[in-house]
Amino acid sequence: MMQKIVTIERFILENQPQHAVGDFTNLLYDIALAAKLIAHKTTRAGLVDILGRAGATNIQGEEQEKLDVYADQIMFRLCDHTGRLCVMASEEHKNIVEIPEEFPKGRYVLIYDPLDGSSNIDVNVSVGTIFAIFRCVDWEKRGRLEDCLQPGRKLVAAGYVLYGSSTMLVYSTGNGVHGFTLDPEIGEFLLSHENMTMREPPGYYSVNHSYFGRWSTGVQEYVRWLQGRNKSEIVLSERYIGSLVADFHRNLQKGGVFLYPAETRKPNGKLRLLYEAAPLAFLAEQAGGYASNGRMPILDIEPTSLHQRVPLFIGNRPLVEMAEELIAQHDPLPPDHPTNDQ
Ligand code: AFP
Repeated sequence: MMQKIVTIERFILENQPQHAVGDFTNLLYDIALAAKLIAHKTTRAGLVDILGRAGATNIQGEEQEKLDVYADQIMFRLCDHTGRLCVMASEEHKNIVEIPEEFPKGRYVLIYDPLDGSSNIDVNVSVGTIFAIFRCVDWEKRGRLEDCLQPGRKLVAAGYVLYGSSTMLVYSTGNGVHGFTLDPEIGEFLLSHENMTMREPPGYYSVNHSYFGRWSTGVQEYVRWLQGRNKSEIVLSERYIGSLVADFHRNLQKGGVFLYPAETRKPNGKLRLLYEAAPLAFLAEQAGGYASNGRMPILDIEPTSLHQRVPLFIGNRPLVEMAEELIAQHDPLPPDHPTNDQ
């Protein structure tokens, strides 16, 4: 028997609240269209002369790939003139990305990492786009930094696009996590994974082990526990791609935990709170999981700057809570240390 075929457009429309005026629904369409355009390029990356460095460096000091630049431009150009946004922020830009004066301003804030894991492009490993949507803090004003610096608890939607063996868009508006697979023949995202939840028992843990000697005692103890040592009875396999969206997506479906902890050379870890950790934390909680910086929920952290980094533990709730427990046990904070370990 053939399954019911539902396009992303139909799904978004059917699931919008009755009072919705269409702005939010259309913003999700815009992102889905951006995803198709970016997928069109990434799947041809080996065919056209687009691989290689663009020459510029982003504000993290990393060299940008040409596809980063393309993905960033696509997101901006599809969303700048629609009147749905008051401001944007992109991982590729140092400051907030303002809506040009000639266009009307809207009620939403779009934060995005246009192409995460871009160092993997040259070797044909999956990459992803991550997005997060807030409401403007003050609807009267044009977008400002404070519209972007909101804690993850205030997200109205978040999601990612995974450019892998197929292209998938996974998102949540706070009503479960739903996944759509792009049918390249007809150019439509079709509902393929409704109500995704973190599988129990979990199958995997994901971490870059080469940093083991630079982690705190608590984190080292935790990784030993994940490996089935330290009296734990869990049986997990290790899988680490080094492309956050791909690692998260696998663990979302198979159950598991991904961690990028603080280490001596990166005291706040590597991943960005606004562009990576908060949107994925929103999805994790919607899928029955949890995300923490090792001491508190990622979603409760109040951002203080656009590009702030944060240690990340994300996956099945019991696995993440064990990280918090072992860190609390082995890595005591000095009394005057802010609990918010950012
Ligand atoms: P790139 O965008 O430089 O490839 O970084 C990818 C990333 O931000 C994230 O997608 C990975 O989870 C993480 O970095 C991998 O970092 P390590 O190479 O230090 O393990």
